[in-house]
Amino acid sequence: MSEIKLTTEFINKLSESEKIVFFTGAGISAESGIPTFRGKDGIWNKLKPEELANFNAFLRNPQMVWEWYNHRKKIIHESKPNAGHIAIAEFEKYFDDVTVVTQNIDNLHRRAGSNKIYELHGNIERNYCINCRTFYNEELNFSEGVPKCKCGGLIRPDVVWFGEFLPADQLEASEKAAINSDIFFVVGTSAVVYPAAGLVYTAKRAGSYIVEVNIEETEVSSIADISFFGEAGKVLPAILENVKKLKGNI
Ligand code: BV8
Ligand code: ZN
Repeated sequence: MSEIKLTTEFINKLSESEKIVFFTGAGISAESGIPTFRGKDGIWNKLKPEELANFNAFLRNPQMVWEWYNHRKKIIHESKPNAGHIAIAEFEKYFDDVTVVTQNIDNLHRRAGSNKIYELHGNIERNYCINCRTFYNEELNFSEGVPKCKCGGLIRPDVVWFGEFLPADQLEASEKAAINSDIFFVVGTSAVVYPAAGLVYTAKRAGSYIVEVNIEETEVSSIADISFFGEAGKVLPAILENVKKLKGNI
């Protein structure tokens, strides 16, 4: 990726803005070694989302669905936040209000030190009983097969499956953050899964400045005010360097 060139318009926007939102997808965790969904070695190339990431599939074959989430959890535990996640956390030093709205269930924004995070699709570190909704966030024991709740109910990962509603509190807070944002970064997402992708249009309609960071064009490239086509782990630290110059190295 050639030298990151910021336009004067974007530099002015950075210097006059306070409220920043980072809307992220699997692409920001790619450089941490976590496969994306639709990329060339994406998860969905081998497995169909409707076969695994939905409630009926879980009821039909909870063992298989748990094998898949434990496989992903292992990869996530062996990975660490990359320069993209860390740059986003550092933005908090230079702007009053920095919000992360993520579709990722991998907890890497939290591990990178971001403080205000809305998880639209849940978090793989949390689990709950499908009967009584008791939460089990400690390591689950699979020695007797699929883990059961004390009430006998099946325990599932606290992630949002296709056909399931998003957590209302996270979605509402994300919509508010999008509407109030001065700059809305769209990082590493193909923006095809709804209602999450709708937030980009919500921010645009509210007059927010849309900055896309992706290795390739996406569904929202046409409405972005500026697009940086490169790896998030290189583009975001480069933008942060410019912010440091602008705001004087605090
Ligand atoms: C619902 C958690 C109400 C689980 C996930 C409107 C229109 C059409 C369809 C629908 C609609 N409304 C609802 C639907 C149905 C469905 C949907 O959107 N389907 C899509 C496929 C068309 N939505 C739902 O079912 C939602 N629920 O609507 O409930 C309802 C209720 C009853 C009946 C009807 C409606 C729930 C959706 C949530 C599903 N759960 N995840 C899990 O992870 O296991 S979605 C999951 O896939 C992720 O969370 C994420 O959202 C999505 C993957 O997208 P990305 O993260 O963007 O990843 P992807 O691989 O696609 O792209 C990566 C990008 O990064 C690429 O652009 C690539 O170029 C880029 N990249 C790669 N490397 C880098 C990079 N960029 C920068 N740097 C790099 N290094
Ligand atoms: Zn229970």
